[in-house]
Amino acid sequence: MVMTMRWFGPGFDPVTLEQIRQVPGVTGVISTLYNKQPGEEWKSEEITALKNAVEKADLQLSGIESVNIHDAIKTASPDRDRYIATYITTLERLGQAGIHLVCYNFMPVFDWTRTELAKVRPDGSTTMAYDQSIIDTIDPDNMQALIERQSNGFMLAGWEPERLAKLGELFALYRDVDEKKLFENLCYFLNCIMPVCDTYDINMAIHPDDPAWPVFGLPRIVTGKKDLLHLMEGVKNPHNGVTLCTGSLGTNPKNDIPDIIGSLNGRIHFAHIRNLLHTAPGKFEESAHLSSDGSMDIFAIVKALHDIGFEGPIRPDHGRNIWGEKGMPGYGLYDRALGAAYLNGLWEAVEKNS
Ligand code: DNO
Repeated sequence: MVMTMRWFGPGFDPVTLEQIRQVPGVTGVISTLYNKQPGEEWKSEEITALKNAVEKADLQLSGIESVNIHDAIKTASPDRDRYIATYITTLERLGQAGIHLVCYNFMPVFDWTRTELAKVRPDGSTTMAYDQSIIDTIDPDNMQALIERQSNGFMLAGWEPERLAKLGELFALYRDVDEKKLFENLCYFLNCIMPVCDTYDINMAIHPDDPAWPVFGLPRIVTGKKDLLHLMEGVKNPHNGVTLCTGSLGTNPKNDIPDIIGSLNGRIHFAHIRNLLHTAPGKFEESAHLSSDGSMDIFAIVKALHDIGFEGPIRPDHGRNIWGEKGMPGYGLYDRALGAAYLNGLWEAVEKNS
């Protein structure tokens, strides 16, 4: 495996590449052109500039998270082929720049959803949390404001204000899209892009739905083992793969993550590891990565990845804000650095024991 951290790029991320470089064992970053709207074409110069900046800091650009998918593709609206053509152009340019991993999601309207971005934990750290009973009382129109109010002034991934300003129109687009249609639209998109992925050896790694159940009545199709295997079968090309995100799959305690890892052998292209503490059904908060701080067995997860011979990038996922850091929710430096060190330690132990 290759240990990486997510970096949002200059002007967006207060964490510097120099800081990331000093985290033991971290050799790569996962980044993006953070100002790009879904559907926008990425220019070769912009991709090269990003890559050069990362390499200048003696790190590798290990993948892109995300090249976001336009709602026209997700809903199969009449202009979807135009947006797919643009996506293919972007993939070509990424391939030409030597990038072989693209993480994306196929969640309707909202990307990840939380109800609190700075919940104070007993130790004084702050973290992101979710409570379904709160979501049940919220009008989706108020969701963007709720997130923005708590965002520490940062633009948060997937919560682009320009896109969500037209929420009514977005919901209307999905009115006739049920799970079956959404799945068909995903397979259609993947079948269109597989040739360019074959040419440039680009692994597409779908991010699971977060949380792993329908929110605001919108369909969800990447929630657990059955869905993932269905999608791997739906488009058999090995470039159609998965981002194994423990924090998203783990929102449903019934998801047995080591078992999912075993069943996806060869199709996991990227891993996000984070821990959650479940406090009631449909209610959880993001804990420190350490197994004993949350509800998940992070050792068993790392061991399962090791056992399938996983060689792709791993990144510590959402961390708390600790030691007074006023970081981007989920993406402060310190707790993610502790996470990386812990994951590296687990990997070393598993490796030496095997
Ligand atoms: C949030 C992230 C997501 C993820 C996208 C992938 O912190 O896990 O925004 O990057 O869903 O496209």
